[in-house]
Amino acid sequence: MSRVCKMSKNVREVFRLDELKDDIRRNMVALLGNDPRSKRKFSYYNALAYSVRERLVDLWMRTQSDYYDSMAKRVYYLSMEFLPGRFLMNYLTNMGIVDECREIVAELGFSLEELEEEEWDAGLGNGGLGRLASCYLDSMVSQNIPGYGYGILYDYGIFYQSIVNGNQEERCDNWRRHGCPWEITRLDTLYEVKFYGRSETYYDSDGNVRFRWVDTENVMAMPCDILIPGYGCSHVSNMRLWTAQSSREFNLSDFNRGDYIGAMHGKVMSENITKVLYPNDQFLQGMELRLKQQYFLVSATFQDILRRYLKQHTSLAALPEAVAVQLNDTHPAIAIPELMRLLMDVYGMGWDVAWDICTRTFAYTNHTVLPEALETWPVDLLGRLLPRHMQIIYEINRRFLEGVAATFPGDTERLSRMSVIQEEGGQRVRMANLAIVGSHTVNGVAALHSNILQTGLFRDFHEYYPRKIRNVTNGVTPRRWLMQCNPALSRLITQSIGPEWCCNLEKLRELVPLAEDSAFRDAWARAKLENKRLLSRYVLRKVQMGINPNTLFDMQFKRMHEYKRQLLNVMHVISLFNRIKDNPSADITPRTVLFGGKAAPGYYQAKLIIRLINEVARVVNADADVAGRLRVAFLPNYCISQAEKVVPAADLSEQISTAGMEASGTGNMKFALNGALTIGTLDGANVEIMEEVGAENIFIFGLKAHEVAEKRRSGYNPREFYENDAELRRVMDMIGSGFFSPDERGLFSPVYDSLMHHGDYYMLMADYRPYMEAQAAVDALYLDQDQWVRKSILNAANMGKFSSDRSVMEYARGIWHVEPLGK
Ligand code: GLS
Repeated sequence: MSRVCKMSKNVREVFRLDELKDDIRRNMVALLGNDPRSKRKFSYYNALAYSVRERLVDLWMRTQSDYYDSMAKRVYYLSMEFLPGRFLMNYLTNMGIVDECREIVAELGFSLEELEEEEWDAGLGNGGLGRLASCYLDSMVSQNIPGYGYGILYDYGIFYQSIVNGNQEERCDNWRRHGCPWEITRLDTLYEVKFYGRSETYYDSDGNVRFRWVDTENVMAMPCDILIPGYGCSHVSNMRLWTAQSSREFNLSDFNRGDYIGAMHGKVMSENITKVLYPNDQFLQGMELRLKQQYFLVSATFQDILRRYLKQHTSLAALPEAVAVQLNDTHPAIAIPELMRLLMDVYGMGWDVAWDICTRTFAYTNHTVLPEALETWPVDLLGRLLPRHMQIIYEINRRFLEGVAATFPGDTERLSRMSVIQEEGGQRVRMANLAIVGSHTVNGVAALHSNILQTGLFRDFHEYYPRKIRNVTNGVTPRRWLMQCNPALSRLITQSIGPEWCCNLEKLRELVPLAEDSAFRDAWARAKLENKRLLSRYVLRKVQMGINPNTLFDMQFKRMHEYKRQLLNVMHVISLFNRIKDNPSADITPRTVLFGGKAAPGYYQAKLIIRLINEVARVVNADADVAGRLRVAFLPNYCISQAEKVVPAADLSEQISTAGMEASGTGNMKFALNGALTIGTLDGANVEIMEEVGAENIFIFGLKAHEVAEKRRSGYNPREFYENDAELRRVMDMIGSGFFSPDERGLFSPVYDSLMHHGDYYMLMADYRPYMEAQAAVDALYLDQDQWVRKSILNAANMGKFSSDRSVMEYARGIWHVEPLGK
């Protein structure tokens, strides 16, 4: 904290705030070629962004030379996805100059908030996995841990979702169309990335057999850096995102034959590699282009890592002492054979030495147990695209299985389960198995999830390597997810307990006694209400619908997925609707139920559920009996900047996945940190949230993970619940019979059938009644505002554990073996 205070004292000096206004004007002219008298918000946003960025470059260079001089061990976080959202307010927050900047911008005739709205989100990820990567970069640099993110600069990020006639429609997210002032493009740095070709053997001068990868097709990788300022800015790091460039301007032989278009074809094709983010969350789309993207990231990144390492070392033997590489899921796991290839084929090492270096360098985080998300690549495809890697993978597997066979003699079934090569249904490479074998540590992302890895998905591996698989519970950065997104609550917290909480979230516990103070409760309730008012205005702008900030704001915002059970929430809404219709004068707690989330474009059932939400909303919102008591809306295009508006305004956070299926969740943490109460199953990090906030301050319901597993084994009959529960039966019949789709009666039959005829895999029918009961408890508590606000305070107060600062320190100490610099 001392560093933060020091920074704010000298802030005018360090950031030359007295010159900021002139710099904005100068950048309007010099960089943007605009008349500074123009009142275009977009131009001013850009001019401000450049002026802010240039103040950090110097600190960034100083940080880099600090790292260099101290020969600090560096952490490389390899991820196919980052979800930073907008940068402007994040930079200003971490620089500690929001208020100063607001004044300066006002002098120029703007509000800071309106300029903020000019920025397009950097949507380079699908959801939780990408956002986690961005939180970890913030926490690494804020705690002086020398870390870098490595990823891909997609031209098109996660699609823009609009809702047309109740259906999701996707539009491409051309987010860099008007430029992006945060990018620092390194035009002069290019690495060659190889594809295809063949592996050739030859003898070196000592007569040893060696391999080289020849006849390849090459693409160039160009880096683009985006600065990541730590809180208080004592350090500034960066993420390095790669773009694909053609290796040559023209294929000259085609050009000479007069085939201009043909000559351009290769160029255009190779640049396609970084064109678009695959829009699936937890679903493998086994396309060649995706594997190309993965290898492109890995190959360019390792050339960069080794170049930096070799500036200070003469031998690669000490690589694991100087470099830790974290694989964010299996997406970059091809890095394992790539490092082996570099060490053996390029740097001449033997297998054993190379393997030792490799396995001491990598660690792998698993983020899901869903079978459809586990990556496997056909041996044919991988062998064609990366022939040398395929050879290396076979050899890794051969040696690995030899070891397993020695430990478990005669257990051939175990061998086939653990093999990196899946044999049944055509040979495929199992990337998770490869990642486990090639890493020193594997971690799950919440206690329950890690336990499921040890006893379920990776059980064989846990028996073989009993110390390899462990847990690091996820976290979120309190800078963006409280300080920045919720100024009203942050101000109140800081006034009450001082400013240290944002770098030491455990400090929030000092709010616990204040929950008993009625003046503090009133202030807390006012801050929440202010946020709800702001969100109401946003909802009005976005979907032209008025919502009442005095109703209970019930929120479910996350990717659309059957296991997350947005449908269960809809079933509750329909039940409430029926209760009101049956008894229009009933005394019920007024609710506004809000949904948001994208469905993968090819995920039919998830898209149908979006349609159902919108049709239910149409019926409910138009009904005069229901008016003022129940309102439903789906907010299109959920993204980070929308989350920053939604999260601070929530009363109730819906975390209702089938137990055992959500690895952790991080939305659950963001909502509770902002004072929402959770209704949820004992799944993912909800379990730990309950432990922290106390079972009496959270609404837990439903089957537990072991009960779900047990029911699946012993036979589960969803119809039984239908037959024994009249309210549930009515809800299902309304969905199935077309009550919400009068013009197309069969529209929602697939939703009905999935529960009634196809086994209800996610067990909504079993959890319906317990969920209804938990919701009734929510209604009752909300009527007692004093108790509700008390619990809201206690939720936020007990969220200290879920700071990504804590997660990152666990990785640093337990996995990466790095210490914060300067400590
Ligand atoms: C995810 C999980 O589904 C989330 O539960 C988890 O919080 C997140 C970060 O660990 O990772 N896995 C994934 O593929 N997408 C996710 O959001």
